[in-house]
Amino acid sequence: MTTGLDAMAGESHPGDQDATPSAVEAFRLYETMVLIRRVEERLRDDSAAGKLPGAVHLYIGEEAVAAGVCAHLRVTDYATSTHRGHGHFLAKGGDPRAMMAEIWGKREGICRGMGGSMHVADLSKGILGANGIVGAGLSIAAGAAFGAKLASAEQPSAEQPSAEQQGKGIVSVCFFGDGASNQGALMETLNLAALWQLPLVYVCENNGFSEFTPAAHVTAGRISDRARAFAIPVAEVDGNDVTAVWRAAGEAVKRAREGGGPTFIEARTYRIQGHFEAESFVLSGGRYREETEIEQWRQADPITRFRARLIESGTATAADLDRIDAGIADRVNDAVAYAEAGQPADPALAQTLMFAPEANPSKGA
Ligand SMILES: Cc1ncc(C[n+]2csc(CCOP(=O)(O)OP(=O)(O)O)c2C)c(N)n1
Repeated sequence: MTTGLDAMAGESHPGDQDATPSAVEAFRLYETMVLIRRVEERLRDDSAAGKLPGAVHLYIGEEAVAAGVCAHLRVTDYATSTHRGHGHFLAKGGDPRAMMAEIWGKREGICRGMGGSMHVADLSKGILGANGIVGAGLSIAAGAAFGAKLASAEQPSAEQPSAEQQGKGIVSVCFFGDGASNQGALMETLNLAALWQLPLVYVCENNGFSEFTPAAHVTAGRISDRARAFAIPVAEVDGNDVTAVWRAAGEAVKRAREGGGPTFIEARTYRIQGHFEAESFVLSGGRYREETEIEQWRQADPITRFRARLIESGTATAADLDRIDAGIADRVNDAVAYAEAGQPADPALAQTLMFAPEANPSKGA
């Protein structure tokens, strides 16, 4: 597992390698990771109990990536996600109640129950959506970054909002997996991001598997080399070390905000749960990884590690962190109760939300 910054050849980024989160930031990182974990443990249990209408792909074990990156984002920044998107939604400031109701298929959901787990989105918070199409977020994030760049280039006038208001300094982040790194869209967007110096941060969550296939069977070369080929600065980090992710993301987001162009972060991590809940039914007894490997990664749990570090460094006491845990337990219970009490999604909405209203021929449209 590689840690630390690995900038493009010959270039160094002094000053940021030693950055450390303040106590307030550290508490927030911990809180975000625990929120994602507890929400997903409930989803795991409710999926097993047959309470959820669709499949869920859980992010348990990978929380440090979403938390460490999104800690640097503003509500006006953009993030695109994947089929494993609950962590990105929550870390970017999405409402747990609205997300839970969405996954339960309820009208109160963030997409009125029409999208489910793989489409949680909240445009008002720059959350451009989870996505069931592997690699689709790459082009969406690049488009958002291009839009932000164009807006920031416009000249402010007395009548128009200033460039600052229109998008100057807005950053777009794309979360994607190691499997998605083999999609053509990555190469196309890397080219444009480098050429146009887009304010884009690529975050490859390399968890070692694409569904049930180890990365070594389907992924040639080193993923970060794809970005190096376009002279895009690269950071390879231990994705289970939230401080390392936070540090690399801080540098990348700063570069993008200041007009310095894209950065590629490869975060090495591991998913503790299956590709999706109930995968054992699909595998019908087959195995694609050993229990010992899962156990090894459990020992590198990002939340346990960060909790220990906060206590050892004197940043927090166990009682401080227990209080955060208790607050989150209440929020998760509240979100589940809200989802459970919600109304089932309205099937008629599938017609009205899916298609643009028909032009009225009598009005000659
Ligand atoms: C375009 C496309 N091809 C294939 C699939 C089937 N599929 C769903 S998830 C997945 C694996 C994705 O692996 P990765 O990008 O590493 O993400 P992870 O599941 O490991 O988080 C595949 C191949 C899909 N959904 N979309």
